[in-house]
Amino acid sequence: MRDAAPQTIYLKDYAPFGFDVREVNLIFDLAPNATRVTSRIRFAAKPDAEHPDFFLHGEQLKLIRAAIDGQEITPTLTETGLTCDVPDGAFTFEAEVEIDPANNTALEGLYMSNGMYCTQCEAEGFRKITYYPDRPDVMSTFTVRVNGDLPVLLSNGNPTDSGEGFAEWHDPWPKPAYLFALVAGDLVAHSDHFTTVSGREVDLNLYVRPGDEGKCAFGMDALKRSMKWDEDVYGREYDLDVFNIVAVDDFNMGAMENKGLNVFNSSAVLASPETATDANFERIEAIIAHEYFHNWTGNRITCRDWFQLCLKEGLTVFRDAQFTSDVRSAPVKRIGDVIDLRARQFPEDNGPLAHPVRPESFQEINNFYTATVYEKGAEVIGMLKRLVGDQAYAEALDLYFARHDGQACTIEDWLKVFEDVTGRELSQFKLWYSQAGTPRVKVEEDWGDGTYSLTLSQSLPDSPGQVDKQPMHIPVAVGLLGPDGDEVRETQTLELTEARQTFRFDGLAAKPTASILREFSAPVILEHGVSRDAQAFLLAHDTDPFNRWSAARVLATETLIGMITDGKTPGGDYLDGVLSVLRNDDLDPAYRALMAGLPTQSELAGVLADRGLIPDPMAIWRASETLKQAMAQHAQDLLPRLHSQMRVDASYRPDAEQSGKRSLGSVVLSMTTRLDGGELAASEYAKSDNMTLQLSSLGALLRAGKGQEELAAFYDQWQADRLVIDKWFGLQVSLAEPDQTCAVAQKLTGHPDFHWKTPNRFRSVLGPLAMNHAGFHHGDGTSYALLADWLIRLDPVNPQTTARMCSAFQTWKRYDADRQALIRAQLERIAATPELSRDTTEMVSRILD
Ligand code: 0A1
Ligand code: ZN
Repeated sequence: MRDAAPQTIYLKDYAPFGFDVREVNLIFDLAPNATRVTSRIRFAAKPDAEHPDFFLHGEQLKLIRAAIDGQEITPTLTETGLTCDVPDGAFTFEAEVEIDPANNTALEGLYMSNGMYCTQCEAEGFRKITYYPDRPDVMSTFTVRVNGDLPVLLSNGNPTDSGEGFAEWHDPWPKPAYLFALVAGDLVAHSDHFTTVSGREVDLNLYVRPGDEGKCAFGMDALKRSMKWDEDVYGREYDLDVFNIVAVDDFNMGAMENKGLNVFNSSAVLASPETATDANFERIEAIIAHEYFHNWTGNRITCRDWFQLCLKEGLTVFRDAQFTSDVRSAPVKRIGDVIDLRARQFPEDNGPLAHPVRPESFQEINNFYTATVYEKGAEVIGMLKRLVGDQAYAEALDLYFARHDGQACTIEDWLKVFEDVTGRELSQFKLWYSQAGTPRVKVEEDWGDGTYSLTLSQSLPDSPGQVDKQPMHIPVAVGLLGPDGDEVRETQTLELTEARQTFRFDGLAAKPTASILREFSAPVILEHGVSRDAQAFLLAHDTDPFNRWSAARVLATETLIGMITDGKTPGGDYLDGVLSVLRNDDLDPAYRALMAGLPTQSELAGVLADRGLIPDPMAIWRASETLKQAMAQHAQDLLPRLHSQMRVDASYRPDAEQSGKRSLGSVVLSMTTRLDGGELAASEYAKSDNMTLQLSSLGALLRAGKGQEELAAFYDQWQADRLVIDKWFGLQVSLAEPDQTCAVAQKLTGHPDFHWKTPNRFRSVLGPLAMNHAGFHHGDGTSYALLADWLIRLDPVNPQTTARMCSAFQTWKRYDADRQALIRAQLERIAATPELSRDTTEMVSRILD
């Protein structure tokens, strides 16, 4: 094994570190293959710890020299760190180590990307930079000197000195090592400034590679809006003189919230109308906000240990979603988030990788940056807010910041502020953090004598290591509609706390139609006893925009399942319902575009499996295609008018209004292309002057089996733009027909621009391969083998990205015996690879279990 033997770490074993760290001084002498890191760290044994063991993490370091209080020592080195005898009381530990950033392809620790030095320390990367207690509950101030012959030399905090070939930084806010950052390179700054509510002047810089200056304005604007929003809504002010963001091409994730020096995957910050789509702009805005909001929820208040990851991530996702809802459309944001939750979190929660929002054990923490920790973690906060109310939520957050500023906290600390503010007891609610799996809520209705009764029963399936779970505290938002569509009972939150509970609504003149789980008030699967007629009624009348969309989704799902399992033809109720929404000019175009969407093929496979059926990927694909065709024909007369209404004549803005129009315009274009063979799409492509339209028209053409000329022209036009070429790769794989998908992906992996060691490029081909449901699950198993080949190849280079992409196989037990055997063979082949990383070993063994 290249990694140290896998070891399971348990939450229950948490023990504090025996020493305080009072001050960290670091000097970096940069050199691509031999960077010297000199550290001086002031330690003091904690008053209550008797002769604690002194252990510092350290991996892949060459120790040159170590000393305590100026005396050279010879510490004991292990695969994972260093131990030595230390004096009682306070002492200074010094070390000089050598590291090799140019050969660090794992992108963890200090590495190089296009000649630029960059760090990624979360979760446990700092130990690849120097010896240190690399755990989030050890917090210290840092002073850093960077020596290097490069124009830009950055670290955390405020700049204190700089000159030819050096820069010094001091971060006055105690922080854990995972928030450390250093960047050095030939970069250019897009600069601006922000004045905080109390009058602090903050210099803002977005550092990019020369040539990318034209893609900075939107990210900078999003940053300033985020800073203002956090002051206005949460009362949180920025706390340094500078806020720097750096864009880097080689990055495993979206971005990283290092104190005062955020590092971003270039795809998560760089954008111009010509090169980025509306969806890219919206994602960038959300990620900028997310990383900025971490300054308080994550940095000022951090996590005691990595089991508490949801403390910062769930809360920060929740906060960035609030921001997006405020600056764009709240219903559109909520629907998008639920689509995403069902696509990514539900499969995780209902398969072999299921784990609680706060996991209780792990081998490799990097494998737990999951949709469950992030997105379900955010849902849990949304439920808490709904249960306590907006006012108490605001008071609890004020108390959280006041009580815990500067601390490394737990979920217990978080819930305690809510208990203290509200006087409520939250032990049952806390089960959301410890019980894995998506609760099922079954709905039964009764009506008589003016009383409508709703009986809700909950159950929580077994998941790895967890059986016989307890009932959860589930907020179910419900409203009632009368026969003419009027709301006869406003939304109220029912608190489902028992296995089965009945709620009564009295004094009704006629049997109502219930709109249940409004705004998706809890991350559960509703098992409706509600009829198809009632769903069609809700689709036409529901006053809750989320549930109106949800009714369309339920009808679409039932329509497709009827087509798949019984060969039915698409129902008129669904097609008519969607058509009337599409032609309703009073509704936001972005919302109308969502109403016309179908559940993904993978989601349908999940629904079928949930009902005890074996999904046939080809049958699902065919039904989806047939329904899209039927929808296009049904809407035929409306399409030309809608197309011209959605034309945007003003100059490009990536805001909600314009992007909503383009999004409905793109739906219209897809439908039209099914009817006109690509005529409109070709003309749209020819005149497109923004990436949203260019990509949607190219996509429509490819889907119609046309567009090869445009595809080649697109490549020629954008050859020099790495982010656009990622799109060019991805589009071809995601739109390939099922029996072509593997061949298309295989061919692209042979393209000279397929720089597979860059995670964005690797993901641009292999990601869509796994996401193209019918292509990936093609009966011959070639796509499984292709993905496995590439994962095996990537693992020694970049274990983190490899391990994350293994989750493509997590749903394997849904499928038929032949497909299961094919996937198992690939998983076993990966598992048997010599020297497989700890990351991938853990993922594959959990999936196979
Ligand atoms: N904390 C970052 C995400 C992040 C997590 C891990 C990383 O490397 C293993 C990198 C980034 C966020 O939530 O934005
Ligand atoms: Zn985060």
